[in-house]
Amino acid sequence: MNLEIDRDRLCSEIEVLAAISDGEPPAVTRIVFTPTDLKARAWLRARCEDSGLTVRQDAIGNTFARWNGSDPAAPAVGTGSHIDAIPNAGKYDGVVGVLGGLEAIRALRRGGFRPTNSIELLVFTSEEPTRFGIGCLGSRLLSGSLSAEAAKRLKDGDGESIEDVRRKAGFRGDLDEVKLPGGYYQAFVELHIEQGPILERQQTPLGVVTSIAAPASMRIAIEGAGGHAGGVLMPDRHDALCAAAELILAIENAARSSGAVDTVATVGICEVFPGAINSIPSRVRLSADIRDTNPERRDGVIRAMENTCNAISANRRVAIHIEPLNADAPAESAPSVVEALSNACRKHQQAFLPMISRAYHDSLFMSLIAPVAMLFIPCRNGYSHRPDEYASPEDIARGTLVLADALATLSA
Ligand code: HGY
Ligand code: MN
Ligand code: MN
Repeated sequence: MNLEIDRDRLCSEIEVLAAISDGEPPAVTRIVFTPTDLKARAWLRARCEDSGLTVRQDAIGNTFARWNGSDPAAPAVGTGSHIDAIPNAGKYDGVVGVLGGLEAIRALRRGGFRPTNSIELLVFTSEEPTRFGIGCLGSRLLSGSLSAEAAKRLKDGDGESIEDVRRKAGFRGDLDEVKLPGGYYQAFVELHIEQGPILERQQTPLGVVTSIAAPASMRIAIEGAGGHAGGVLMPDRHDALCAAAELILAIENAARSSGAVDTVATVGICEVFPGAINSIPSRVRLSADIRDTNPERRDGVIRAMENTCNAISANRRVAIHIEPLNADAPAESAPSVVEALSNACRKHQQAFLPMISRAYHDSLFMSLIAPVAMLFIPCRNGYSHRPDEYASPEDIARGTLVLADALATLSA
């Protein structure tokens, strides 16, 4: 089979999709269920249908573009990723796996390949936690990791429920129907930028992901006492922002002193109320994101954080409330899918590095219902979740070619 990737078309599609954004170029912002997200979804759906795929969407908006195989009863082979983007992001995170997956399918069709198992391109809803606070919403529901009841309790920053938001966006049906039956997929493969510097540093063109680190996140509300910046003397203060500052540094220190470089912790959101130069902060809302390849070590950092909250609360006489959002297990890739990707790299004489994914992905939850593995391509300086995120046309085309080959192996 002659497999050729149409690199120019693929890269121009990435540019077109990047322009469907609420961000100032080169930044990309595409929050789930916003008009921009719906415009991007419509554009993508048309591309899939133009490529001869049958498209369906489930009640949460997960999109399935299917190439029927010769044995329609056989479990499908899935590939794909996400197109939602956090504020001020880049144009490749998730998109390479979706448009690369589409091009891989087109290349197989052009090359005369005919799958036995149907091949499905998936576009997962809300991989990013931006709007509803929890990442991988679509794949969590698909895999049953998140129940429909729990999902219905989720609200966005404006207090809008997911039920209202999704229905306004045109997604009907009941969230109970999203969960896929066991055995629906024979395998799932996700192409993604590395979102780290290892491949570039080691000058290796491809990474085959053997495991995905365990993510956890929580919201932390700190309630102190406000007051006049001039009139309240220091001994009388219960400054919520000073308490937050102490906690943020303690979280950082707990990760740095875990004994392993694999432990990471980030406080990415810090909202201060009332936010006036001459008013003592009475309330602060933080978000914390704590990850590790070892869930026990990660949970040790969470416990250290909880203990610090108790100490700060007592010392500063502020109230601190922790709202857990998620604490997920790590995922191991399936040897069969790792082998299919590794053999595809070898077949195309491409060096590859078995490696850990420190970012989470929809594959983390797809691993609950199917054998999975991921294929990484380098991104410049390891940058991601920022406007200067960049993957070269050569790396994107190379990853797409190897993905196509692996899909052929898995669906033959
Ligand atoms: O945060 C993550 O790991 C993913 O990029 N959403
Ligand atoms: Mn991301
Ligand atoms: Mn991603």
